[in-house]
This record gives sequence, structure tokens and C-alpha cells, in this order.
Amino acid sequence: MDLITTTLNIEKYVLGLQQMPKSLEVVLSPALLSEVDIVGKNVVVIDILRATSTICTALHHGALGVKPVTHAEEAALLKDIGYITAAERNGEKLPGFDMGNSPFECMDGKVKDKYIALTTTNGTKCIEMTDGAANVLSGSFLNISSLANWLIDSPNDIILFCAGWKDKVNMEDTLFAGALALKLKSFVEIDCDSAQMAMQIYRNNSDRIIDFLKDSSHYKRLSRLHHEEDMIYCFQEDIMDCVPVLKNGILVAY
Ligand code: 3SL
Repeated sequence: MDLITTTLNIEKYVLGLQQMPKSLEVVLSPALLSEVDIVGKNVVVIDILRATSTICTALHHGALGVKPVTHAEEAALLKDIGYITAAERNGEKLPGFDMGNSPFECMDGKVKDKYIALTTTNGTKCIEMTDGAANVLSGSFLNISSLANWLIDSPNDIILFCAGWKDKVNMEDTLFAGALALKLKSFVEIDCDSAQMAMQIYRNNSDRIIDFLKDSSHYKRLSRLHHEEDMIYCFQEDIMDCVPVLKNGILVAY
């Protein structure tokens, strides 16, 4: 967040124009989601490598919306009504779909003015787990400051929901949850050890993110599949300002 926005937000709080405190919790894996109450809260789904970074990129490059779906068959059916179909499992594009899950596939004009039906191993499944939330947003480093400002301006409590990998905790989503929690820290109450841990991890590694992630399982998986460029891309901060928000089951740019 830039200095002017931070100052304005602090002024709003001091003048009593902003409700305080709202709470912030971090959920480190889908297996832990049932332990928190998401009803009426703003839930940020985080799948940094790569689903939620790809969603943000698609909207930035002119896609009208991204519909997250759990099953590949469901995504395939949406082709009949004009959707671009995108499908990934275990890091690889599924045959028969228009795209996989690489952000670079959204940059050649193909997604402009189109709706995309996207299914991925973890990220899209998590978006579909957020029934009852007041708002569902998709998180990425690419738009982290705009996302933080959106959350600061909303009165609702916040859940940062890390997709992880197949119910396991992962390093990259935890790292991002820490980075976002640090941006929100002055505006929320944090009584959550997962959030404290995530912030500590980001603080200790923010100047060496790629090095830090080299030991992570998904870094190794995506490296084996030659997706290093995607990873470098996904760790750029604030290169776009759209905030993907779920409206009637479709993520659209706010
Ligand atoms: O699991 C997911 O949702 C994907 O983002 C994984 S991958 O980066 O496309 O392998």
C-alpha cells in the first residue's frame, strides 16, 4: 500500500469513519476451514501458484469473468455456451481444454471480453467451499495493495484462506497470507497463531522469496514441469490493481 493510502486509512480510523476492530484469521489449509466461522465475513482465497494469480491476470487482461468450477466435466460443458475452458490437474493442462492454468496463457488476447470456466487441483475447489461468506475475493501478490485497500474499506471480519496442496499446508500460500496480514495489521485485531506465524515467515523471507520456496513441494513440482517463469511472474508485487470478487458464482474485476 502506498504512503498516501495508508495515511488516509489511518485518518479515517482516527476520525471514527471506519469501524474497528474487525478480526483477521488465517486458515492454513482447506482441512482447517471447518474450524472457523466464515458466515458474513470477507474470505480471501489464496492459491498463489497459480490459480488465484492466473484469475487476477485473466481479469487484468480483459476477461469478463472467471467461473471457478470443481469438476473438469462441468468446465467442459460451459464451452457450449461460449466460455473459454481452462483446466489443470497436478500442475498439467488437461487435454481437450482451451487453456491450462498458466497466467501467461491469458496474455495473448484470447481471454479478452470472454468468460472463462476454470478448474484447478486446489484453488477453484476452495472458492467453491466459501458458501455463507459476505464476499469472496481471490488473492495474489500481483494486486496485493489493491486487495488490502478493498479489505480495509469493508467493515467485515476477514479470513485469509490458503488453498495449500490437497489439504496440506504449503509454503507459498502461507507466505502470501503473512504479507497480506502485515498490510492489514494496523486495521484489524489479530488473535490467531496461524496469522502470527504467517507474518513471521513473510518478515523473515520477503527479500528472498524464490530462494525460500526452492525447498517447497509445489516449487519442485512446477519446476519439474518447466513452469519456473510462471513462478517468477506470480511473485511480482502490485503490477495490477483489479480485485477479483465473486458475484453470482463468477469472479469479476472490482
Ligand atoms: O492447485 C491449484 O489450484 C493450481 O493452482 C495448481 S498449479 O499451480 O496449476 O499446478
